[in-house]
Amino acid sequence: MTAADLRDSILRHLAYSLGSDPEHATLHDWRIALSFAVRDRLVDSWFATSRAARKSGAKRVYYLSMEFLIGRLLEDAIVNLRLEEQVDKALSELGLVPREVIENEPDAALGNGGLGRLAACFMETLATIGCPAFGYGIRYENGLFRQSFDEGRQVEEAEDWLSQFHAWEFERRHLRYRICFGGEVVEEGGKPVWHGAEAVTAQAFDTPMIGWRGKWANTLRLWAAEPVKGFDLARFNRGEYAAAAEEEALGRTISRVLYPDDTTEQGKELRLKQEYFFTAASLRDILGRVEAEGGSLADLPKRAAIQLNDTHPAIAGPELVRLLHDERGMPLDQAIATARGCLSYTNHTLMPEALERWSEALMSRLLPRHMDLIERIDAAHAVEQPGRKVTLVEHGEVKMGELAFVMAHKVNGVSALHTELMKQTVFAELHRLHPTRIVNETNGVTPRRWVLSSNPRLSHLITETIGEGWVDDLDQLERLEPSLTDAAFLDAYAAAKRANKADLATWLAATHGVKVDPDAMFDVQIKRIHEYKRQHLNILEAIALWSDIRANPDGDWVPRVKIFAGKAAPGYVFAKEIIHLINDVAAVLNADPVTSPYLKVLFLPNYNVSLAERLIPAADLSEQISTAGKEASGTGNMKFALNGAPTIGTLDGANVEIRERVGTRNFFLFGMTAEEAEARRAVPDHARQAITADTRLSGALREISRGTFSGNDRHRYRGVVANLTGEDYFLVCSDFTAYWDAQRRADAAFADPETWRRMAACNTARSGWFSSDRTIRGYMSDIWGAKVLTH
Ligand code: NBG
Repeated sequence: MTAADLRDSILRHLAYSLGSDPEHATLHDWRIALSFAVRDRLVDSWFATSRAARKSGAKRVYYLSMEFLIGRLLEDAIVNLRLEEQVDKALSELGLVPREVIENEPDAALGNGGLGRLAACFMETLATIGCPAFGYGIRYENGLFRQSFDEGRQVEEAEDWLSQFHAWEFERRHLRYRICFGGEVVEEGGKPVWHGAEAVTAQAFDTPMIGWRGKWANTLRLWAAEPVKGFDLARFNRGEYAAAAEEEALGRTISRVLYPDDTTEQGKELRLKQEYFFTAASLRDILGRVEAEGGSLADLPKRAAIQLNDTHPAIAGPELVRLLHDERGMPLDQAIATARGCLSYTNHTLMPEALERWSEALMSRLLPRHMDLIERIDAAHAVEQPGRKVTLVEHGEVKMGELAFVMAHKVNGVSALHTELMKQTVFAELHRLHPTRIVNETNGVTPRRWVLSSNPRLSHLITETIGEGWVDDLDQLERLEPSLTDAAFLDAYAAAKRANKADLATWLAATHGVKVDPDAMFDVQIKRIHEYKRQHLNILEAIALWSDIRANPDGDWVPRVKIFAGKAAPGYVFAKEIIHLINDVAAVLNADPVTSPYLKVLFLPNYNVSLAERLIPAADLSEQISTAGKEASGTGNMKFALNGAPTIGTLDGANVEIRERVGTRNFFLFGMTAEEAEARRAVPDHARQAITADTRLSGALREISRGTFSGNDRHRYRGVVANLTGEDYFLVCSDFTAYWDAQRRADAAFADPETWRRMAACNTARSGWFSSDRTIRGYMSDIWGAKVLTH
């Protein structure tokens, strides 16, 4: 496709699809017209992929996930279809600025953080390697809330991406399922039959997910909830306008919002309804496909691999048993075995509050037949495993992690350490009963989005040096190894990073009115705000450093810009206080004429995928400082390493594997191990001891308590200080000294440009293993038994 063809296609769509006159078209119109023109180029691959899958009878992968944090789709499609040059040329000829058009697209923020972004990387990889797959999720009307600050405090506003036309989806009016809730189970003809009391319609919307070079494309099928019975005309005619629309509104509520929390359970009936809604619709869709293709349900495990992304779709176990047993007459034991043959489950956290539990009362009321079946599954499991201790229902609660485990043939963790800890802690007993069920699949990220598209300068340099093969075979980055001692390569590598930093500095000045020096170290911590991720450790270090600089302004300080971004769950008070504190500290530090040339702190609002794409290529130092044992894997850590930002981090999650690969000298390690952290917690007064032993730490805490950052208000951070000086469960104080020392080692390394560029380049050259292509190949062979398509 030439630029001229593309330009014609854009103009055609502008006029004939959008009815917009080029003389008056808005940026939005041009963006949609471009999206249509690009979309036209991928539909044929999309059809070819499903035809090839159907023809070969290939086993399909079904990825069930409450979240798909896909971000912008236009640029992804342009890059994967290799249309960058044509798009640039066509848009420029039309008098448009290409970046402005691309950045006009709102992020599809259908996820909270790592879990949802992982699902998005997986969809891209599945299409790239040609594994036939569907992603199934919810088409939330409102994605993750928009974040702004009011005097430093987080303010949440509804996100409304769908208020703009969404150019990438196709509504499938013929694909609708009726999903029921409540009601009762009655015996009919000797069989239990569930009669739901309430119903909604699940309406399918399909988005093609295109892989590298546009060869294959899979489907992301998202369900929107619609009322079964529309608008009540009789009531309307009686003048009861609001009541007439009531049922309609109720029906839509289910897909209205994404729950803004990834680590705490929402004790909400609506949440359970959302989970059942999309799981039930997806399973019906899967069985329908198998039946339409003439497959036998007894062979279901040969046709369908169904991956449960966390416990959110764990109701799939009983639902699949219900569909097979109640609705299709398969004997119960066979139905359980068949379901287990299809299902597998990924655990993403060991945080106890995030392991879902639903009250038995709620489950019985909303899903009465499922509650029966959970008990039957539990009993069958007890028979299989005499003498076992595990039960699926405990203290009146259904344990969704255990249910997912028992109904899965494989259960995986997302990093080596996390998988080990799963075996030792949350699933210790189940692991003893099923010693081969737990496997590890360390997370990965797609290099197309996270290097090729977001870091074009680095990508050009890599391609110039080793050719283009790395894009879908990231292990080839190893071939950069000989260049790591080549001064010309290292100069070019450093120049690319410097240019990315200059771009970021320009953008920060233009959009946030802040001036930063592109030669300072860009020290970046971007992720959800959570105590275990310890953004407060980072800000304490900033305060301590500020005090040191003030005490010795003529010292040899290495200029730093600390950049934070991330959202706190609206109900997570402590996390919101951390945000407030960072903003308060930033205001004081940035206004200090003595220290600010050396130390600035920025908290950028509304962290999302697009902001990550901007920040990561410009980062020097990657902050991965969670309390050991708490971060299941992390995926941001991989993106930073690939883009040449060495990590300052603990031995947690995938940090462990990153360090093994990039080399211990190219990683700033600090802090306790998971084991040591456990032991430390048992030391009475551990926080106090740590504070007494470190005058910088005690000094920083004193400044906070004194009101230095809160306009002399001594109360504002009383809660934070009390937590840190008291229980300090996440061991911020006990790890502080080690963190401070590691930061100074980072300073020393950064002060020597030769050292730093070699460390950075080593991180790029040795992180190829963290491609999601490698991860997905692992799932295919260890869990799914799926194969790639061939033309
Ligand atoms: C998150 C973990 C991360 C991990 C991602 C993806 C949840 C529940 N878990 O460490 O906190 O990288 O999952 O696996 O969001």
